[in-house]
Amino acid sequence: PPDVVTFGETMAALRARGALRLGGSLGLSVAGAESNVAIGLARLGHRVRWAGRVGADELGALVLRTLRAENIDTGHAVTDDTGRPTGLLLTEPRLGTLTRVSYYRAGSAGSAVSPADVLPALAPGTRVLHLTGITPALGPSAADAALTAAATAHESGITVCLDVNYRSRLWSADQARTALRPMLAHVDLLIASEDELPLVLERPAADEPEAVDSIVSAGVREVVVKRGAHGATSFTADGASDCAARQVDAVDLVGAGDAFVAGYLSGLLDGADIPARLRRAVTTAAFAVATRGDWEGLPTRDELSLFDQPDGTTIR
Ligand code: KDG
Repeated sequence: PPDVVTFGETMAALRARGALRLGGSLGLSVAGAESNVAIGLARLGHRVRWAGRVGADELGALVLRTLRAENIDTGHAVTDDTGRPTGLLLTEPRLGTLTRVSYYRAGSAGSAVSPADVLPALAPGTRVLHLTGITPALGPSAADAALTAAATAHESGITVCLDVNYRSRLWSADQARTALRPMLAHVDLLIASEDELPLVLERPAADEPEAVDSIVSAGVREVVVKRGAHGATSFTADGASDCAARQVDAVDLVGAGDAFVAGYLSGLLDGADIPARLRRAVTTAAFAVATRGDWEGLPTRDELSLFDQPDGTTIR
């Protein structure tokens, strides 16, 4: 069985070098929060299965081929036979590390993912199901798939990880709260950036500890708060554990959160304690930030130690 099962929409990604409205050449790759995590985990040597729906088109073939090349099991991925296309996103760097994303994913194959598509992927013996809050934003059947998979996995003792991953271009904060809050009863590990915590609270909290308490009382065992360049904190019943970020020259921030999740889950799968999981998470996130692309720069297990080398080292 796989160590980790994940699903969500993976799209073709067209990356511009400057402003989109000026035209010019674009680089073609793939992007999707869950598949970014899957690639990060597979590079670290874990067995990962990605489920989801792609179009019966060349971009769908690109998505599946890319994931297979990264040693991800795509045997449960579904190819849509009703003419829905593979989704697309375009990215344009606008100011330093500020990137603008345009989505072309309404009516896509990925947004039509259903419970019947993903439940067969949850093989007995799977240790972690990883979901993000993007999937329920894609439409009713995708929302149903995320909730049903979380409930089914949780019932069979699989650790359920949810990264809130709020995308304001897909839905409002109130819509997100309505969809995400009922998922918490099935979530073991919640990962969110500081500003995403209010999205899973029934009522506004006075401060972060109060917000975390309310999430824990909804049934979540561990809450990990990402603070970007300021590191991250894990909260459990045993207390809080902080970890500083790695200092790197930031080139491209997109995908950093997914890289963080991959590092964290990798540590968890290895049986590492919380401080060691956080250290691996900030390390994989630093690789993502220091390289271009959502997932291209993610490290293999051997490369994790590159951060211990002095800057300017040539390995030969
Ligand atoms: O976290 C990076 C993702 O945002 C990117 O890969 C695309 O999944 C994506 C999305 O929906 O924004």
